[in-house]
Amino acid sequence: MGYIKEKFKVKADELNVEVKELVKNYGTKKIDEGVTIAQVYQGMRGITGLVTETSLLDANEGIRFRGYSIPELREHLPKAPNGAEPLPEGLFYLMLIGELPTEADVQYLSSMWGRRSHVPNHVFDAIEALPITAHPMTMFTVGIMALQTESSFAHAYSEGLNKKDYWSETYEDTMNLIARLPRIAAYIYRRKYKGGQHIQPNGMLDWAGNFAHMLGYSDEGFRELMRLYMVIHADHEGGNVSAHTTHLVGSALSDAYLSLAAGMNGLAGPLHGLANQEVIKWILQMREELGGGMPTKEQIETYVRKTLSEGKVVPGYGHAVLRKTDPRFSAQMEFAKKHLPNDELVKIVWMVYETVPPILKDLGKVKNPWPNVDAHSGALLVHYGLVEYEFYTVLFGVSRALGVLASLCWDRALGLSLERPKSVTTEWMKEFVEGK
Ligand code: CMX
Repeated sequence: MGYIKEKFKVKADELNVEVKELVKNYGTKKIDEGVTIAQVYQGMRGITGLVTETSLLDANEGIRFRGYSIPELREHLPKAPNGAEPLPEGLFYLMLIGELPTEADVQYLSSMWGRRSHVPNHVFDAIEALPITAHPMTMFTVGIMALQTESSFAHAYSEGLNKKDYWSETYEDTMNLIARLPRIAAYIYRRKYKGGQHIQPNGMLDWAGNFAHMLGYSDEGFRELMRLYMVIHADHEGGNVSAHTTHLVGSALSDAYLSLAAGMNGLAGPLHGLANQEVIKWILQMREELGGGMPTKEQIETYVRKTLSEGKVVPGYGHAVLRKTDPRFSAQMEFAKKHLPNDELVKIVWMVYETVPPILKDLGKVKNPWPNVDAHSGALLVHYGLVEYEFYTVLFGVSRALGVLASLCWDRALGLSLERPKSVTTEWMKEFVEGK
């Protein structure tokens, strides 16, 4: 057993004791005042119903991973040689173990993922069986599903796996999957947009640097962007659609491959991860309608109002939990100020940031008029040449796997139960309010 796996087991045993004590001593204590009918009909907002160890979201401050904010991660996590952005390996270690990693921990993960990154041919064959016109997210989930043949958990379970060892096989699946996802994602990109000219992995690079390399980008700036991108998109506590779906499906003891594929299908929705492609599409359409070049603030305002009058949402704005500018947006803005302050598209993103919030506020119904993570990412990618915006959600997915799979390890280590909340009919609701 590798030392990270041993360390995880020690942490998991400790937390297991604490959780059992907590449930034994306080199991009947109410965590919420009660659930309202509006919450039941409106996406269960604000109902505390999940435990996710890897990160916690504050409505005003944004996400914290094991207590560390994004600026703190950028400061404290190990970097690539001559790099300034945190390595995602370090964030994964932090989410899994609950402690900041050393340089050696990060190198251990980089080389472990490098060693485990071989993708069997039938996965590529499954992707190839889809038409080239298929959305990259469809290819991505098909790729993950095809890779399920490699699941250690599914194999061990069919042989009669002891409950106590669920975590161990889930850990193996997690490590293998994270190691292989960049290869699958890069394969999809090169297949769809670069005539099927694939690029072999470079074992000397870190996980995100190698991903950038396999996509076909050798610019050090793009590698740095990938490291930052893979860190900030990794996790957003447990209730968002991709994390919750992965957890829900995993609660049926579906293995990590089945669970992640399910989560990725949720990420592919336009109200969730697809928003990053929608943002850039929306900005490019605006520019095209205005005949190209820099729009004025007034022109952006008119375009926003047109979007709203057509019954559409302004992509990249609003959030189910956040009530301030997303620190993931701010981190990307900082990156842009440092590396590409004169980029035209980036400047438009910043003008949109000045224009949209007051308009959404005026509508009176939008709870959060501020930008989320998706409002900025596309402009950065376009700058480095990754213009094929339909691919963006796959990048989000590779990153999100880090958080939801670290969480899945914890789910199995803590022996969390099958998820099965109660549902009622509207007929039941009507009788309930009438006091019947
Ligand atoms: N543009 C226009 N209207 C918006 C809006 C936006 N950006 N954000 C919210 N609203 C509207 C809602 O559609 C809703 O309208 P109706 O009452 O007519 O249905 C109303 O404001 C209230 O919604 P809310 O409580 O503020 O927001 P929700 O928690 O229901 O939804 C979200 C959150 C993210 C789905 C929503 O803000 C949205 O659609 N944003 C645009 C899409 C987007 O950027 N998604 C990415 C989120 C981050 C991620 O997961 O990657």
